Amino acid sequence: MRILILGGDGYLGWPTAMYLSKQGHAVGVLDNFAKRRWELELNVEPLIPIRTLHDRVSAWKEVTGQAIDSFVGDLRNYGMVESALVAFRPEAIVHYGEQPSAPYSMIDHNRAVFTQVNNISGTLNLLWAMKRVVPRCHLVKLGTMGEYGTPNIDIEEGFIEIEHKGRRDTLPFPCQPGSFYHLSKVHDSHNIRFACKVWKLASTDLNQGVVYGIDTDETQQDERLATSFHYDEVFGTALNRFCVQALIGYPLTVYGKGGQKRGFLNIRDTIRCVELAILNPPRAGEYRVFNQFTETFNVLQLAELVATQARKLGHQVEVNHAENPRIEMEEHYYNPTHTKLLDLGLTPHFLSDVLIDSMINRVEAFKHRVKRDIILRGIKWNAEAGEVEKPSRSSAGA
Ligand code: USQ
Repeated sequence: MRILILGGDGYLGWPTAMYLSKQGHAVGVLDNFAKRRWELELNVEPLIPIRTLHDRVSAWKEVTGQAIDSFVGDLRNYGMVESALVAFRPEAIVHYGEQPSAPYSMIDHNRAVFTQVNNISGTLNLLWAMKRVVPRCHLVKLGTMGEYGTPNIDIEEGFIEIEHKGRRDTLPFPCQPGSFYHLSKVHDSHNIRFACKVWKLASTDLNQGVVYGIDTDETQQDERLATSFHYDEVFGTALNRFCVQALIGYPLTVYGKGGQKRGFLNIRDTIRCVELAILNPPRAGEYRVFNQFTETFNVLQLAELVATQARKLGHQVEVNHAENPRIEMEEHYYNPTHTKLLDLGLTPHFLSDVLIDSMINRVEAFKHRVKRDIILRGIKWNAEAGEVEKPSRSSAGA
């Protein structure tokens, strides 16, 4: 199948591209390198050095003999999106090409507006271009479990059957997201659902939990194929951060009580879920939602798991309850349904002691690159004017 990966230079995009190429698909990657620019802007970088996209594509060709097509362009430019679709003619598009960080979207007014304009207009351009150029193509869109928030009832996969005043209907599950970033994904979901309805596009919205992990079978084939791994407050996710903190003796940064429960999944399962969605496409006009995670933990449980393993490896580890910079529930009910990907054949890689050990050991060689001052930098959800750190004077994305 011809598969175009948007955001193909990113943490998940690049490993997905390699994996699908290895399965024999014709893969193209498109990226505008915005993530690399935001990293420069905030003075953060992936812990393990990564090559340029072009170098990685060449290395992949050298190692496997498989070609990956690459396109450079910004999804906010409609003409670019349309020409990329005309040039590549994808049968499936995997869309990771968005600003992915909740803290980034909460730094200040500029970043909030940027995140929503970037994510929503990029996806809207894509929908229009698909309608015009490849209306039969399947859009696999990366959404987030954070679209639902943490309601006091079970979360369904996208839709809920409701009885109201004696009448019944199946409606989109209520969304109560917790950041301007998560809100951008909600807005995307509405736009995609509408496009499927009116133009008969087909889409799978993958409401993904928090991803952890560094390697996949493909990144391990050659050091030049590594993907970006972040541990800083803005782009690092909980478990990845805790592994690096444990390694360098930084008290693990559990925000508040640590009872915040989330769905988690291994990076290898992200890729497999995307593949399963592609191999089992929706029909024309169908918009479906899969909840994409394999197990739930609260943040304190995760920190304790990492601390225990790191201590066994000889590291001195403390778990600290840092002041919570976010506005979120710190103790709550959380029971999301997640059966659709399992029904399609997903065999999860659950979090294990061995995996935590391997993550800590893997980052050890790069310990000297850790910048302690980017682990906590004070981005608050309710900061007073002037209180938030301004990492640069330029506006994001300008
Ligand atoms: N947390 C801590 N300490 C930390 C970092 C995070 O206690 O050092 C807590 C947060 O307060 C939150 C939870 O851990 O309650 C998850 O935070 P996170 O930074 O690991 O993940 P989040 O901001 O929710 O965003 C990440 C990805 C995003 C994706 C989302 C899936 O960056 O792209 O959409 O996970 S989900 O969380 O299911 O919405």
